[in-house]
Amino acid sequence: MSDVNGSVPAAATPVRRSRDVPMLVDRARAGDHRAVARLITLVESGDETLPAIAAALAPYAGQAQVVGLTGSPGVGKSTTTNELVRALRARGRRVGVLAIDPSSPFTGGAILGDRVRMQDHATDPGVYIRSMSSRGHLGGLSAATPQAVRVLEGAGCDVVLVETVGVGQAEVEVASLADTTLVLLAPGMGDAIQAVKAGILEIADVFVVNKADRDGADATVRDIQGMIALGERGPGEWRPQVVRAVAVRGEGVDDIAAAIDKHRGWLVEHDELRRRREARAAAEIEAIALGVLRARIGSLRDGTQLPALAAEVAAGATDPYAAANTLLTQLTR
Ligand SMILES: Nc1nc2c(ncn2[C@@H]2O[C@H](COP(=O)(O)OP(=O)(O)OP(=O)(O)O)[C@@H](O)[C@H]2O)c(=O)[nH]1
Ligand SMILES: [Mg+2]
Repeated sequence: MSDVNGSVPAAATPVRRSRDVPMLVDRARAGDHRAVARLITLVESGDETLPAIAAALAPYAGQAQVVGLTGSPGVGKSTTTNELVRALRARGRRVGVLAIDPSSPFTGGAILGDRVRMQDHATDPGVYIRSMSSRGHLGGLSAATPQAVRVLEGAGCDVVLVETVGVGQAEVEVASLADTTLVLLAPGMGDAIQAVKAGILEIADVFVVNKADRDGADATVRDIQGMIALGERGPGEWRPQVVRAVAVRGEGVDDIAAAIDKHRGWLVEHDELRRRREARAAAEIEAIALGVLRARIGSLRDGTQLPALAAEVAAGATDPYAAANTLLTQLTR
């Protein structure tokens, strides 16, 4: 549009390139999908605005119910997520989905698959879907995932679903992030046995035996129930639920939603929600502080302090413990 002089007014930086945190947060609060996407991109890339974003989002912490879904590749996590979104939307809940991809967000075939499977909700303003890379983070889950959850909370999501492929460490991480963790199994994949080996029994709040249209579903349900029965639980402790599903047909999804609600009720009743969230915050603070220390140690190595101390230790002028103490004092100054 041009003004009376025929000149075009200077356009504001488009949202997709903006670093204006208050504006982005305001727009995200108002339901602007582009602002939400931009904020997640900023937190994912570890942008310098990250602390300002975290500060702006702090008041909205804890407003969403965070549900983790994990399980072996191809077990049906995305299909189940898609159906859960549908069920939650039918109840009028606003939903955010974070699909954590172990490979690149741009080349990962799984992400293309997820996009197709979650296309059903692409035009629904009450649904945010985002894939994130876990590349570069040792544990498997993206280090930025907790911050991305905060963005979605800030955007008014009532529920945030976090899908992560169960490869080793990732399950344990998703459990530390989520209020409720769903572990998906499928018949005939040897999953039930592997679950026990990998310590999955401890992290699952709800087991979903998906692909129950296939042979062996009964045996898988029995295996899991048997293992749950063996576990020691004190009075009032949560007993993991086992739900059957055929996610491709949407079967069992209401049962999954009911199991999530039941677990939520238990969390609140036993003050476990507060405990889990404080543990999550502790892990977040620790990770950030360690990251800062690591960066400072890196810069010390490039600087003069570490080489100087190393020379002293090598020459026997001081010992490595005293030198490490000196280094730490310098780091925290
Ligand atoms: N027979 C049957 N197939 C299913 C069911 N649920 C999902 N599938 C199929 O299983 C395949 C994998 O499903 P996804 O939902 O992509 O599985 P995923 O766990 O998200 O896979 P990754 O993200 O690649 O680890 C797809 O071809 C689905 O159509 C089910 O209940 N029964
Ligand atoms: Mg998937």
